Amino acid sequence: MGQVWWKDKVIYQIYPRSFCDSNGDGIGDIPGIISKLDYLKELGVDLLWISPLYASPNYDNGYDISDYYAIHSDFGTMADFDRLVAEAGRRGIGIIMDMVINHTSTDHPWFQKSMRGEESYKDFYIWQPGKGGKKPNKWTGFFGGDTWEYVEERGEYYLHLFAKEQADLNYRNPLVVEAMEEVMTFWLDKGVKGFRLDVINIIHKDSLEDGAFRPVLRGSEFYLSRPGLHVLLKNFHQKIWAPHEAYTVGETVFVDPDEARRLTDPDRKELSAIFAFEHMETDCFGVKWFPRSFSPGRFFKVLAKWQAALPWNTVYFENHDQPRSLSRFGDPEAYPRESGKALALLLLSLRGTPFIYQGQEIGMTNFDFTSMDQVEDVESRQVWSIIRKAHFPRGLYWKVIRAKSRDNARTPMQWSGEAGAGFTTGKPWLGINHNHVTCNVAEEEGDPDSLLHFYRRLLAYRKGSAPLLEGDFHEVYREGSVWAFERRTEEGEGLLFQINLSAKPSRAHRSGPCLFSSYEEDRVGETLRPYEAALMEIPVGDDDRKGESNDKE
Ligand code: ISL
Ligand code: CA
Repeated sequence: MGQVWWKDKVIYQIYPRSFCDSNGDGIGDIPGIISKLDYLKELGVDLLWISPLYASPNYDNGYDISDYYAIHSDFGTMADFDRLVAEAGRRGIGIIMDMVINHTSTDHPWFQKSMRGEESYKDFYIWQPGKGGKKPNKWTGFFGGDTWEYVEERGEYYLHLFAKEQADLNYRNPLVVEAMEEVMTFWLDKGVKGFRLDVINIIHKDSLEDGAFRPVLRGSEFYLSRPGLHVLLKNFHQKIWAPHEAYTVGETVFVDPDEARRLTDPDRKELSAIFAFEHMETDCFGVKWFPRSFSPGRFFKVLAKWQAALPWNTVYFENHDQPRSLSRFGDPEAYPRESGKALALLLLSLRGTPFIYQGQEIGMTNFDFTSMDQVEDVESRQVWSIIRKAHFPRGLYWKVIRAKSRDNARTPMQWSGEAGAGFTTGKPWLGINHNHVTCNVAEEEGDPDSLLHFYRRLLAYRKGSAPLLEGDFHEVYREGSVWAFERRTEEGEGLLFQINLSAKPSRAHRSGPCLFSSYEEDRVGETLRPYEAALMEIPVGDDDRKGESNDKE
């Protein structure tokens, strides 16, 4: 594989509603993002993935698009967007658009016309007559509950794997494929560098049979990563992405390493990279609503499996759908700084393109909400109503919502300790975490040992580190909460990373001087302290690997 332009890049995800509000309406916007470009430049990130900015009725905060060619008025105008691309470009930062093509909003004119049966739009969506007065099949959706909605006007049901306001498009219809080719070309022509493709591996539906019974996502065997998906991706790659050298990262739900390899193998010409989920599912049984306690060992095992499986992919611990990593894998009460730094060091030492989610770099934690009235997220609300109807013990489920709600990641970015957290001068659309008084950018700017400065130093170091940018991955130790791995180049230049992801002191894999530590130290002792992580140089010629590599499982 020739070197691709994006191989050494670091990506920062912005959830625009919650990043920075420039006009006091309580909603983050594009001028707000522009005002923080210098901050992002200084942090050391290269590309910004921005969650949907398009026109939308916001049932799912923009993941329900009603016009792919328009900027939501909450966020500004197309002129603002063009200015963002230009201003980011001036700083050497590229923009990645979030492309939601599995479904559109039911407000989209395509859906409205489809509903009325207009000739060219009739088959844009997946319409079915009922079965003897009942829904067309027994599929269950991603947000729990139904997947079919009846439309009187058309006398048929349409499929929606997410909220009923998000209708699944019909990718067996070439007109839909063409429409999406046009959409993506439009944005690439504006100068964006690529796409994050929402739930991309479910766009092709093989069949609408009921499928085997399963507790969640019944019917998924007919749409998860089906052969037809690969045909669609190859088409987009050849026609749209390759000519623009676009970076494409697919959000792929329930993929295994084999499927991930098929999707990202450069010779197959499909996607640049994918987001795997398995490491995000190590604190639950299959789905997040069935939680179990976090086990660092399980987490490391899954990470190691995926590190070995692909020569290069993505690395992430957070996004707008996931709880905050510090609350989830670290200890924000007793060891906020050490565990925040340990996770940062882990993220940036692993092999792959790192993604940092807004606020992760200052150690933002889960939302401290106290009642369902403070929760906006459509998924949390839907699950809450299902639970209530099923008479589950409320106290228990409130705990689960608190731990897992997507709103944990969506509270406004904490820029300062003032009221409004420097995010807004008005009333924020979603509550601000009370800890903004101490956990905020301004505070951390002023403290050279803060997590923010640690991220900056690490990102700057990574840019010049051959082992981190090109090295292989080799696990050398995994026991309980301790993990150690090496990254080595073909020339033999290497780094050793080790971590104790728990509050219990544990024996270190190796002691000696280090380049980075989650403590303010320049060496590792015999014992790894609570949440101690370190990156160390491997002396040249010190090769305990005898030339073998565990790159294959
Ligand atoms: O968030 C999830 C579980 O709580 C996931 O199942 C999520 O729904 C799935 O990863 C798909 O996510 C993407 O598509 C959704 C949107 O709501 C998410 O925000 C987006 O990341 C529908 O467009
Ligand atoms: Ca605003």
